[in-house]
Amino acid sequence: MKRALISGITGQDGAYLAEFLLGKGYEVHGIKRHASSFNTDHIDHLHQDPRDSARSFFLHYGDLTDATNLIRIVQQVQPDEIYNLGAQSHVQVSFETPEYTANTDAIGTLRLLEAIRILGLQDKTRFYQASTSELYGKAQQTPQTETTPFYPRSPYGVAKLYAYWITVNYREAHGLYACNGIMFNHESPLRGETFVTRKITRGLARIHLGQQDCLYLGNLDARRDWGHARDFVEAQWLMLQQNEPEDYVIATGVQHSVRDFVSCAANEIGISIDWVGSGAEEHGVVAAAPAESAVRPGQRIVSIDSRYMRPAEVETLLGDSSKARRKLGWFPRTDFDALVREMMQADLNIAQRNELISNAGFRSLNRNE
Ligand code: NDP
Ligand code: GDR
Repeated sequence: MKRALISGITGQDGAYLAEFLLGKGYEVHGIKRHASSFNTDHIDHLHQDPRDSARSFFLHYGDLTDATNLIRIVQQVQPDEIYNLGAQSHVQVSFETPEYTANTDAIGTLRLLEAIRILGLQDKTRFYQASTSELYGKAQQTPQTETTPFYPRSPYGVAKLYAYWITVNYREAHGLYACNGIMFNHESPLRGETFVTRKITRGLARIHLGQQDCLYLGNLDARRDWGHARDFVEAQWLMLQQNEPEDYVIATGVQHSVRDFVSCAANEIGISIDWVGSGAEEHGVVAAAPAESAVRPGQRIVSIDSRYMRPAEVETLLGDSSKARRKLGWFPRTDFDALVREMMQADLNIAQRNELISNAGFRSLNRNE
């Protein structure tokens, strides 16, 4: 039985990857941070009784900012594969917390690589680094491939640039089997609520049911190559199953704007939107809505809020994953429309459940209420 260690197991990718690896018969170990409240919602369904001697899913308290604890966990687990998914992963937040972002995302990666080296596990443990299309930032070429020059535009992107190169360096200098997956945006119903796709599907579901009036967004013109997290974690695993360690771009090769995402998600619940005005005055107005919806034609349901504009923006990203398709046999199974549909339906279910709860006289489960 192979043993995997996942940092960031409580996040979106961590949850999908843990489920995927358990399905492949792995023993899965995850590093979770201590929090004052429960923070394991995404992986609670994988929990196994700690008294069960045959269990295959384990959680360890840890933090990428604490080297001693990482060494101890790696020593105890003796993993065949480490997936370093843990990160302060929010680009806008990284402008507010640049030092913490560097400590976790850049030096945290070094700490894990050093743990492998200090423990003499170079020949046993394979390493996956969650690299990102944010490395391309102000993209120097379109579409972006493994050879496109990097030009990060945020403290997050710069921290991930260090992590990318230190992974390459440990491969070249110490012979580690270490790979970077240069992943373009991937989403799902488990996406954090403050990333734009989830903010849109959650917001529209709540507006549809009369729980919220308007969705406030930043740059509607930003263009991204959006895929499904379930498809992307498979590529993470495939990278560690090859004869030679290499870096791969993982992307769908199809690009949409934030505005397109809003229109498509609204269509899923029968609402069509007219875009009116331009620049900071642009807004989305309901053109048509089904009778059961709380919104009415003419109602403004999307507005711009400058608080969501970034000090330096990444305007457009589009990936070319030909290498992964050729060498790993990987391809995305979920297209844009199916992704939006799945996310919209999931958030509609949550909003409907909250409506039932509040209609029954209880406080709804929405965290920001
Ligand atoms: P999430 O933000 O959903 O998850 C991040 C995880 O990292 C969470 O489990 C979080 O824990 C954990 N974490 C944060 N800080 C620390 C720390 N100091 N020590 C240990 N763990 C920490 O991200 P995703 O699942 O979306 O992404 C996974 C990885 O892939 C990240 O590294 C991200 O930067 C990268 N990436 C993501 C892409 C995407 O589109 N999703 C694209 C390209 C790269 P907690 O739950 O306690 O907050
Ligand atoms: P990104 O994702 O920055 O690409 O990083 P995010 O969903 O945060 O933003 C995508 C684009 O949408 C624009 N935008 C908004 N973004 C947010 N969060 N909130 C808004 O209200 C809003 N309005 C417009 C942004 O300006 C941006 O252009 C994600 C993360 O998962 C990273 O960890 C990962 O490395 C990259 O994807 C690839």
